[in-house]
Amino acid sequence: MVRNTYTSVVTIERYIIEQERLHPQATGALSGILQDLALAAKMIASKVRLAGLVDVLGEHGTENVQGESQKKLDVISNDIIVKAMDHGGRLCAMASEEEEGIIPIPEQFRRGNYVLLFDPLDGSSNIDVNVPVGTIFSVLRRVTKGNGVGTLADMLQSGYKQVAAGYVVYGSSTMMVYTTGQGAHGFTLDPSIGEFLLSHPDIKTPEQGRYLSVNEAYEQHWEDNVRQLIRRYRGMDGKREAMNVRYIGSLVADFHRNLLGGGLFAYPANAKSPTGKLRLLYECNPLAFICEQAGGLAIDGHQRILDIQPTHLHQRSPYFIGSKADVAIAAEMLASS
Ligand code: AHM
Ligand code: MG
Repeated sequence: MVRNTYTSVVTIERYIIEQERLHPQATGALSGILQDLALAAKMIASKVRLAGLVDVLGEHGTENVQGESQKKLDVISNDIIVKAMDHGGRLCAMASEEEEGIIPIPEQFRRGNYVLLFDPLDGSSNIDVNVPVGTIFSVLRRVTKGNGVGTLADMLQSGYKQVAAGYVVYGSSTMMVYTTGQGAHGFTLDPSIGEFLLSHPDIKTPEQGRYLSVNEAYEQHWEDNVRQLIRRYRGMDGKREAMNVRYIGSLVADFHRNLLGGGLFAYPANAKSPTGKLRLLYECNPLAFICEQAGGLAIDGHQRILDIQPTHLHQRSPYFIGSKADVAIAAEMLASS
């Protein structure tokens, strides 16, 4: 019998379950977390898609913990994730870039063995001008014993301890990319059936890339060695071919393009932001995990991002992430500072 080829379509749910079968000791909790996140992503995608049509644009009138003004969609996306994740019995706590402290699991729900850290809508200042935005997430196994409320100790773990991480990019299509440490896999949302379908299995980033993503407006505030580094990438010191500069200003979109096409995203420290802008736990670690799974690397200029021991929830870090050979140049040229 000749079977209909459509039956070979792989949904994200199927893929997650098939990956889980590779681990006979798995309880299914991590799979459940990923499936709930995929649902949250679909709900956020539907809001983002309507951004120009419904009354969700503009300032929400509050500031988040970093003192930045929050957009309505930030708040909406944050709530969507919290509500999609708080009742599954798999998490003992959450933390969000948009909330100051730990988000507890409400009393009436069971608590599990994992914590979730997320940036609900990164790059949201771009929403008003129809530029891609994204969600980023990181899952850690709790380190505190028992089934009490998750604590800071559960959150402040080095990135190499992540058990899963991923992002969703709300672009010309919506894509979710995740890893559980067995490669990075991408799924594209088919809006006609409301499912994420496997479109990019086992993503590998080129060893050396073509794109350079950095906000050069900060050049005047960079240390000299950072200035020299960026000149190197741009081929201005004659020591390598010039890379193409591409900077959307929306981390997930910039990272996603570079992951597929190869290249380097840099957000160095500068005199105005002495530790850079991006947050270690919500942005740097999860994308670093994905990038390494795809054969790339991420450093803060001196050490591997995934080796940094965090000291506080909203900690920032300088960031150089992308193709291995390109990151190696940053490691070499910044080593002396
Ligand atoms: P956000 O978390 O407040 O949205 O800020 C993070 C965003 C990233 O998406 C992007 O890479 C970066 O800010 C751009 O910053 P800048 O405008 O300083 O270049
Ligand atoms: Mg962010």
